[in-house]
Amino acid sequence: MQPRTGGRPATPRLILATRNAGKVSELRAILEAADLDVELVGADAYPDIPDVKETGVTFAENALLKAHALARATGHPAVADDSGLCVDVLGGAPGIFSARWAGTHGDDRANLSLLLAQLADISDEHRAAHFACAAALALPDGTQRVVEGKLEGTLRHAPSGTGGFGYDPILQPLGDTRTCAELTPNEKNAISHRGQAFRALAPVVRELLG
Ligand code: ITT
Repeated sequence: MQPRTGGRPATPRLILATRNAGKVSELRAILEAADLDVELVGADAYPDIPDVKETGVTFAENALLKAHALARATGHPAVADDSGLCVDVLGGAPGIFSARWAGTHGDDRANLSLLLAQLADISDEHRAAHFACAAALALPDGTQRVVEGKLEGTLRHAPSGTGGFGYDPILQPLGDTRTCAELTPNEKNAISHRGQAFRALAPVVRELLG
C-alpha cells in the first residue's frame, strides 16, 4: 500500500545507482514515455552512501549488488545497471572489465587504444562484438528483478565519430555504416543495449511500484 498525502497516493521515489546524469535522463524519459509516475533520482542525491564494489562476475550480478546496496541504504526501490563491450574473438572480454581494461577505471581513451592494439591482426570477418547491459530493480524488502539488452555489431580498425563515450567510436551496429559515436543520442538510445534494458524495466517498475 502506498503512503497517502492529502488523499492521493504519494509518488514513489526510485533511485538509479549512478552518478552519470545522462543515464538518469535516459531512464527518466523512458519511464515518462511509459506513463509511470515515479520520482527518479540519481545516487548523487545520497552523497554519503559509498560506491559499491563490483565483485560479481556477470553484468547481472554486479547490477543486483549495486541495486540491493542502494535499496537497503536508502529504504527506497533502486535500479542499477552494469554494461560493457563483449568481443567474440576475446571470448567475451573485456566484458565486466570494460571500464578498467587498460588498468584505470574510466580511462576510455586508454581502454580503446589497448583493445584496438590487441585486435590489430584480426580481420573484419572475425571482429564481431556486442554491447551488453543488465538492469536490476531491487526493493528494500529484497525483492529483485533483472532485465538485459544487447547491441550487436562489428569493431572498426580505427575510431570514428565524436559522440557517445567508451567504445562507441569503434562499434558499428549491424545494419548500419556508422559507428555508435556517429549516431545522434536519440538514434543510439533507440537501439542501444542500455535503451533496450531500460525499456524492458518499465513494465517491471509498473508491476512492483505502480
Ligand atoms: P556508472 O557510473 O553508472 O557505473 P560506468 O561508465 O562506470 O557508469 P557502465 O557499466 O555503464 O559503467 O559501463 C562500463 C564500461 O563499458 C564503460 O566505461 C565503457 O567503457 C563501456 N560501455 C558501456 N556502455 C557503453 C556504451 O553505450 N558505449 C560505449 N561504451 C560503453
